[in-house]
Amino acid sequence: MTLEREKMKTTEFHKWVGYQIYPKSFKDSNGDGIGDLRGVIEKLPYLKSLGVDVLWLNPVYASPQVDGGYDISDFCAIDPMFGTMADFKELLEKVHALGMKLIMDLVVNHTSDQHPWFIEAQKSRDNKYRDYYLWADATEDALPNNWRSFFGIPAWTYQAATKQAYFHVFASQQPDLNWKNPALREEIYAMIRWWLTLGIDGFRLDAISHIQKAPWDFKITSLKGNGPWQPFMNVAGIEHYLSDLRAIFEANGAFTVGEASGVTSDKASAWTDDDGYMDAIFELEHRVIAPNGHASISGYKKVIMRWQQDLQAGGGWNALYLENHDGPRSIDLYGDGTVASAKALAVSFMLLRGTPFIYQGQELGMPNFPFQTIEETTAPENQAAYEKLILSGLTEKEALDKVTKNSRDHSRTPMKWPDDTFTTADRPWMVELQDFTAKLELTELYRALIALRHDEPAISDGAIDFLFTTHPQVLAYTRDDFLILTNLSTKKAHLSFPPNMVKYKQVLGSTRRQLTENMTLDAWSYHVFQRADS
Ligand code: ISL
Ligand code: CA
Repeated sequence: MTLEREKMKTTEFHKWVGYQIYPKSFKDSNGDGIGDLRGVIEKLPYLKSLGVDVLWLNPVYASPQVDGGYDISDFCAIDPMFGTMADFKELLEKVHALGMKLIMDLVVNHTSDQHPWFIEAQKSRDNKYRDYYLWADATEDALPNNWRSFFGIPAWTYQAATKQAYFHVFASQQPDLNWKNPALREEIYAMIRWWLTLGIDGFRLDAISHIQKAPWDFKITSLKGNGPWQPFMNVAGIEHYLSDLRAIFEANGAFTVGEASGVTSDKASAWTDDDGYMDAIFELEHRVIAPNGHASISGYKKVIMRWQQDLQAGGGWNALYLENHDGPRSIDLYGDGTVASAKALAVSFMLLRGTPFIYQGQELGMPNFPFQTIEETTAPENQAAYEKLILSGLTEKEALDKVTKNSRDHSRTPMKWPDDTFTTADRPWMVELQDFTAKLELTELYRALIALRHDEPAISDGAIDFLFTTHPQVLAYTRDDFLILTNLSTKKAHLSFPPNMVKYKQVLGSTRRQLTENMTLDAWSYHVFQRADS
């Protein structure tokens, strides 16, 4: 049954709030210790009660689970660990019945090495599927070039049988697809149409800025920042594929948000404006880490302000987030582990210009996990890094602390439901936080912020203007007739406003305050004011 798809008004998603679900750790419905689709169905009333509009489901496709489901062996099948296609269709129907939308992860930079296409491609140089992937002549000791994968290994794996190596920007079990091959592109486009016809409401575009590669003789000139990734980060020619994708999304009224690593804020409007390839963009720049391993709030603030100003100027659109499945918990990374810090951080990002996404457990104040052994971790890049550190002479504890400091494993521990367990199994698939109590006051604050976004056009579509831009710890901005002040630090902050400011009234705050010419903000405080004359 193909759901009638009303053509979405172009800016309807400006009012939305997204909620990201990592299904493996969300809710286990059948007692095997692994989260699943029926578990998501069970929690739809909770998600509806939060007020979120669109659910982003991390991959639930058939996968050997080398990279948390981002190594897909069948794009059009649900992995049995998550349930069946019938379960998925029931989930989709129930999401729609509750007036919410569901977007899936579109992982088309690569497949799993267990995908039938790659099983075939390895057989011989002239196999029909060989050029669905990227091969180049090599020997056991000499790979085609010195490019590195994001996972700290060479970006090539040699295959002796055909005396060639294949290319992968992630794990060797994730061979990159050859987007230069029109036959491959058509297969991907058909798969995308299949899911949209099934009735999903759009996609989060995984690693989409990597699908075009530079010629193999491209020379990496810098190892700083994104230098090592230049040959496969927003490379010229990608725009042709993105235009094809946009045509399919437009034809189906799909909501799309791209994970576009390496697309700079001055270019991101072209990707997300009215003629853009997608509706919104997740930038990967704001997680600025200070030498002590904690986030730099001033670094975070500078990046956020630049993205907000550039995309406002260019008519583009941000997807906003503090947490996702690829990073540590924000209460520990940006905050100091207290609920006060989590609340000030929530206000700081939830009212910016863009579509905010809340990651599962963020609204409960879930913290990082105290890993005791490398076996407790599951992200593939950690194993390689851990072994290298041990070889370099670190003790197991030193190596573990280094590898897990800001690891994405922290965001993948099972949900700690306030009034429920994650599973009835004795041992969930991954270590579970002990003695954690959900911070319900934080959940309530998220509910209030979501309601504010829904009710106030100034927040969903208003202009943004930053105040105290050089202050190292205060993130302050106006959204038309709203004024948002957040002190993202344990230190008090002294602010002086110009005299004869217009009258404001507080609508939300960590304490009840009037807006006065000179204000001292408490540690981790937040105040949302609205012009009294509005
Ligand atoms: O890795 C990066 C920077 O260090 C990014 O440039 C990269 O684009 C990003 O990490 C990609 O992440 C996505 O694709 C991966 C998967 O492991 C992640 O979970 C997913 O979010 C491969 O599919
Ligand atoms: Ca299960």
